[in-house]
Amino acid sequence: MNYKARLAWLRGQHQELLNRINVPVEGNGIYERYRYPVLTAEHTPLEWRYDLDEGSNPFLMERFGIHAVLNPGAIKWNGRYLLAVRVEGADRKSFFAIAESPDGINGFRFWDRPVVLPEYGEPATNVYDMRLTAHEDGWVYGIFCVERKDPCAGAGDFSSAVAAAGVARTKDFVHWERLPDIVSKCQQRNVVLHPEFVDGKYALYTRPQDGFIQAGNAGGIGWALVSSMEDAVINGERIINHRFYHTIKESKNGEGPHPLKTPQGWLHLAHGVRACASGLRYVLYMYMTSLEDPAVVIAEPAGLLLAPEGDEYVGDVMNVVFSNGWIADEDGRVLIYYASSDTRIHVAESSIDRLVDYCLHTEPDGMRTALSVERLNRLIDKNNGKAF
Ligand code: M1P
Repeated sequence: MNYKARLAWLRGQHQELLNRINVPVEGNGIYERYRYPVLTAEHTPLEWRYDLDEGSNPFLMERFGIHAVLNPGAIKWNGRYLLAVRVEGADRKSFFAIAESPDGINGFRFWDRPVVLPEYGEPATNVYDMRLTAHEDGWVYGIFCVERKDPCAGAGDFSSAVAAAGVARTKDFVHWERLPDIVSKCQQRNVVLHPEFVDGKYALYTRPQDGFIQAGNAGGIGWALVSSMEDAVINGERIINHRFYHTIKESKNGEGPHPLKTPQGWLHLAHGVRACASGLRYVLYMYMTSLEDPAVVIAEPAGLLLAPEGDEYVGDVMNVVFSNGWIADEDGRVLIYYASSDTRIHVAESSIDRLVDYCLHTEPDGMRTALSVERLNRLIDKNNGKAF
């Protein structure tokens, strides 16, 4: 194809993808997945990937490869559905970019430019997985993982890294004020800001870990109160949702987006990780905490809410679903954004009522097989006694 024909073809393909209408797929009653990913690497603007000057790029080849889009923070902002997407380049570096849709499902478009995030301290090698929280103090905070090479790594060790929680805040998603990284005794990923003050302080969900990959002795989702987000220091963190032997969260357990407030309690979405022959398996699960004390768990259905299905299994890091963004509409609709296999972004739709019902009326894990059978028999007995 000559340059002009190829450019027309590229633009045509891109428009067709951007204009594709999504369709819900009937599912388990708890939520409906949508058939197509809402964002893929191919959704990123052609102006980001190609030099569109025939003189300097006669073959119209990609000059800035984009490999994946994943793990978006999410927020409804002035009636618009915004995702703070982790965009991963062919060079393995991630950055953030805002994508916007009129209805939260269709027509996601990236804004013209990626987020320019000011540096703090030692410049980060990588940043990813931003959680967005519109806090009652009036700012929208983005908390994200900041990754730097481990200064103690031995010669020849090119993979040891140190993960910390970076903080930035904005009022328009274009201009970001970078605040100091959160100070913590151990490494942190998956740190999430609660939207309300608790006892006059900012409340954080944490995920302490002994090393960059391994949780080690660290127990799961933590909770810490800090006086300020301008120099947040985690002291006295305590685990509120533990990792547990032979569950979906035995290896790692991390908070997803910030919890949603309902009359019955705070709804939480989290990811659990277990090890298996094919590596680590990441799934989503839910729990609820009390309105009086968001650190007290009041319900947790057994097992997983959402696991990879079909094409979702395949990608850069197989057997992974991960979510750090969801949006509750005024009418109670809930849009759960999740990435599959660290490659693309999907949406599943539910409602506050359905998710509360799921959490409060689905029995918890008995933690051993005999109790699972008892739980199943209770359901069968109930169904057998029912007049259809
Ligand atoms: O590759 C799966 C996920 O691994 C990490 O998650 P966690 O911090 O829970 O271990 C992150 O790198 C995440 O971005 C990624 O999706």
